[in-house]
Amino acid sequence: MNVLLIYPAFPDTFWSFNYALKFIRKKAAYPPLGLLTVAALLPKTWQCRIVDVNVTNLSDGDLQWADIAFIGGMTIQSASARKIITRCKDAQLKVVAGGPLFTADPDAFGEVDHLVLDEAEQTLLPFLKDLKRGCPQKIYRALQHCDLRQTPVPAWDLLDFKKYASLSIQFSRGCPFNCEFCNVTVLFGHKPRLKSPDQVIRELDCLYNAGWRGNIFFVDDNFIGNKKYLKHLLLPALVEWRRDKKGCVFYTEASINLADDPELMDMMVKAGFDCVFIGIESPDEESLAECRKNQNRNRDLLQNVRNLQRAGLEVMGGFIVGFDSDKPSIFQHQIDFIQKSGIVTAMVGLLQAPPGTKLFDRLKSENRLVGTTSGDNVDGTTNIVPKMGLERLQDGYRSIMRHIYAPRHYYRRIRTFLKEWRTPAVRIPMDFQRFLALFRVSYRLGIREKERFQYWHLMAWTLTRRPRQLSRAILLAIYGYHYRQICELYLLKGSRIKTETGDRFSQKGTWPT
Ligand code: B12
Ligand code: SF4
Repeated sequence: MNVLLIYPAFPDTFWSFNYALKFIRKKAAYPPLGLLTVAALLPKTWQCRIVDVNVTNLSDGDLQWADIAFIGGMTIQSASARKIITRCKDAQLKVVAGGPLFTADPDAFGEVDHLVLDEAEQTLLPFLKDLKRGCPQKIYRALQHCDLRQTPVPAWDLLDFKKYASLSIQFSRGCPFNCEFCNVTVLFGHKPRLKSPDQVIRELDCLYNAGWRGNIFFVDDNFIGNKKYLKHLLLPALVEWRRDKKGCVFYTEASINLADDPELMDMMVKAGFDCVFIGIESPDEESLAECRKNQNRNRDLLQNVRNLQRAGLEVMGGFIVGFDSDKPSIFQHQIDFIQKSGIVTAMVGLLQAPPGTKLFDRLKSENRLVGTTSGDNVDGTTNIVPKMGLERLQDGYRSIMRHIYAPRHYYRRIRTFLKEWRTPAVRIPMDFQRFLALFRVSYRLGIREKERFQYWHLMAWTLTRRPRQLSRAILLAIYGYHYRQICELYLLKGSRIKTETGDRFSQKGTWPT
């Protein structure tokens, strides 16, 4: 059996990093980990070929070669997924689809032959059995979550690593918290499910032995969901693993209570982590209480971020506006917090209510839902009717994005961060491509773009005050360029925005000087 595994394209979004990737000559930020895991679950005698449309074209030859097509992805990829399904059907191929896009809304994909939903560890085997018997069903669903200790090492040999900026490993799924707007506990469970340290080491070895020395993203919902296991088993194993290794810097997602545990922060840094994404959501206590983000309440969030930075962990932050308790002053509060914290990558979004969340149920009962979520939480749209009024909320939202991503404020934030950040010992070795990237960035940001003054000021400041952090300063300048392009696309040039009465176009605007 020849299986063609196809990963649909991501549009240009905050998280696509496509404007940044050009500097380092990479095609995509992240690999299709879900499809690689599915490939590893297929019978060993089957031939697999992966086509990630983000890095290569899907050719007619690929479609002719295949006996069956497997498609996976998330909601943000739905436009591309639909085109791919049509091409597969035109080529007379049976289509099997799974992953978050199809699991979230299977009814929207009637044209797919087999919807193998939820976790493939649970649903793929019954499908394969039925296929062998010649009676495959339309839909396969799981009644319970899988045991991650049964998950195989993803089929990394199918992928051309060179095209990706980062590779990924998943250690756990699920989160012990209960934030009202989040569907993680519904999808993946409340009690984190974990892989064994041996499994994680096997996955790391697989990447390292294939020559990978770059970034590795631990794609967990909350990496510190089980601190005891981390401290006693996984982190010691990672520290040991890296003893004779070069490069492979890790980053992940975690909750703010990481900042309460100096031992855990220290172990993570020793294990090779240098960055963590944290859902801060709001500096406003009332809004945190409203969304039941209890782990963020009654604490000095600014000081927590500083402690993480001082331990050696850059903090990327998620922020939300549009809570019922948000006052008109929230926009300035968010700006002040983000600027003071030195959180350079600040993902700010409007509150959205994905199906399955407690927020969705509450707003449905209040008759305050409009349509579905767009799949991109940084595009200035929402499916809820906000208490403060949509127009006011969107204007405030744009004012935040315009402020924090304006070159002057963005570059100041990089300096605030670099002043606090303890440069970690684990680093990615310099190679020729990274060296060339320095010239590309300096030409683009230092000569052609309007931010040239801020760029050279940052370079001079870093070289004199924090020379060991130069590569991070350049990386963050590149990210800033990407974020500004995305903001212009969605927020400044005028784009489609959903409202209670239909879609409307956002106002045009410019960057403040
Ligand atoms: C890491 C991550 C990211 C990363 C990297 C994403 C990437 N391109 O790889 C970043 C930070 C960029 C990101 C961004 C976003 N993400 Co995200 N992300 C994740 C996370 C935590 C892990 C993804 C992962 O690699 N999992 C590991 C693999 C093995 O799991 P998997 O892909 O789900 O595959 C399994 C099954 O789905 C299934 N399967 C998958 N494909 C296929 C195909 C077939 C044929 C079959 C049979 C089965 C199958 O089997 C696999 C094994 O169990 C998930 C949550 C989670 N725990 O999975 C959210 C998740 C995928 N993200 C989500 C969302 C909403 C987003 C964002 C919109 C914003 C946000 N809130 O974070 C953006 C959008 C991206 C963009 N470009 O704009 C949602 C997607 C929901 C949906 N319906 O699409 C998820 C599920 C989280 C959630 N709370 O719901 N994300
Ligand atoms: S801490 Fe993060 S992953 Fe956990 S429930 Fe809250 S938002 Fe979801």
